[in-house]
Amino acid sequence: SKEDVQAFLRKNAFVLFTVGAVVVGIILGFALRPYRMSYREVKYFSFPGEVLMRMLQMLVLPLLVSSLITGMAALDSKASGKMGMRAVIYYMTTTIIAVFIGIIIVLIIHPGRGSKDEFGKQQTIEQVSPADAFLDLIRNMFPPNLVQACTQQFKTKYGKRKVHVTVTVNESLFNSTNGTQEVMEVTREEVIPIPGQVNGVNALGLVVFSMCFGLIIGNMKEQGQVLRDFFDSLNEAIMSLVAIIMWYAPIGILFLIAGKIVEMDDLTQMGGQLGMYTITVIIGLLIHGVLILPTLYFVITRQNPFIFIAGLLQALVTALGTSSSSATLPVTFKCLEENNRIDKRITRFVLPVGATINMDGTALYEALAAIFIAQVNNMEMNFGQIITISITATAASIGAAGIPQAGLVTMVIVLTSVGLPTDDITLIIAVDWFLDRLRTTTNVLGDSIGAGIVEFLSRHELRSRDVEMGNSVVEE
Ligand code: DAS
Repeated sequence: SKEDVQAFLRKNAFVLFTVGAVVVGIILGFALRPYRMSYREVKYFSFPGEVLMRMLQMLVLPLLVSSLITGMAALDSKASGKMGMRAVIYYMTTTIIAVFIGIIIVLIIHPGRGSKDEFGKQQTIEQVSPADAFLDLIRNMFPPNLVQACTQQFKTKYGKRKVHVTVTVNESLFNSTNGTQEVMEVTREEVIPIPGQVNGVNALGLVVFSMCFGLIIGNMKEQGQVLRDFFDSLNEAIMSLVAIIMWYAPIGILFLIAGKIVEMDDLTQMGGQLGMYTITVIIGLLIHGVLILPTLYFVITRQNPFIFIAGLLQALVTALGTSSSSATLPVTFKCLEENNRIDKRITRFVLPVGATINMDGTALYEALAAIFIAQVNNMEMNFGQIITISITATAASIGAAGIPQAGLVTMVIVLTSVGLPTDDITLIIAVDWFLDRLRTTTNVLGDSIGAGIVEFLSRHELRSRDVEMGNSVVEE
């Protein structure tokens, strides 16, 4: 009928606009490059994109907390325990697969080939053991101050020519004390394409708190009803806000991408090792995102993974535009619930956790980049060191916040664990803004496919809970 056609168009208008925005953004960016805009002009030009980032980030905190609390409260503890186990097994398996792909592909392609010996500078570095990395992860799960965990800032300064960049992460894996710590200081000539002032939250700590809190109020009788209703209603309200922001998203994405292309370094510098490195990362991410994850989805659910992925298109494009999985989270929710019809009890529970700890793209990238830096320094990694890299890369991906270029910062821990020079992070900074977008897209894809798989595996629990609650049960 006419309404159906209209509904269809409206649904696909989003996707069309968003994909169109990327294409127009790329064209516009390259068209404007010859004009060599000043730093300030670029900032003005990309302003609509900055506004989108801020709008999405504005929603992350209430969305994360309300969705997790209602998600957990809607399940009985046995069911949520089972689903939680499934989600964790999925996260761990796919992250480890990603790390292995990264390692194998970088060993085969060997993008760091051809370094002169002069590169092999020795540095004394304080080594971080995998145990330290693990303990730091646990520390961050329990923020001593909840209010502070909501307001921690991820500060970066950007600039041109000979700048000193200080990157501060809230979820530092590197801190021995609690709270914010400086992790990386870099002095570099030329433009440093690190995005500025991103509001961060200690998502890991909030996830742990919200899950426990949701579980508790879910098990409370009458007394818990007020809280359950409150968070339910908060969650609905935030999701309605997301729906409005989604109409603005294509414009924001267009300018985010065009602005980035306008200000990026000359592509001519991309030759040699750095170019090979970029290609290697892209191949690794493609193998994981286009081959491994869809295959896994198909093997488990027996459904067409590419139809599932088509429903996610807008979230994937938003990830590409924002390079932040947490900023993309609101859109991921919309896509999974509305296009792919994933049960809200699953998305509310699985997505916020996934966006915080499950980062396949980041894990793959961290392991790959560490070995690349070893290759550039003509250092052979032995088997034990490669195992150390895979463990610390996994930890670093879990600890990385879902914000732009967080993975670059947590890489410090991977490098120090095997005695590689942390200064050499500067070698890959020039291409990181680009690779960050691709690995963020992979991260969001991994979270979404995880939601699909966990829903499929949990269908019996969901059904029996429906029967118990007297909900209408949809037949398969
Ligand atoms: N960009 C981050 C993300 O949001 C992670 C990273 O920097 O690797 O997924």
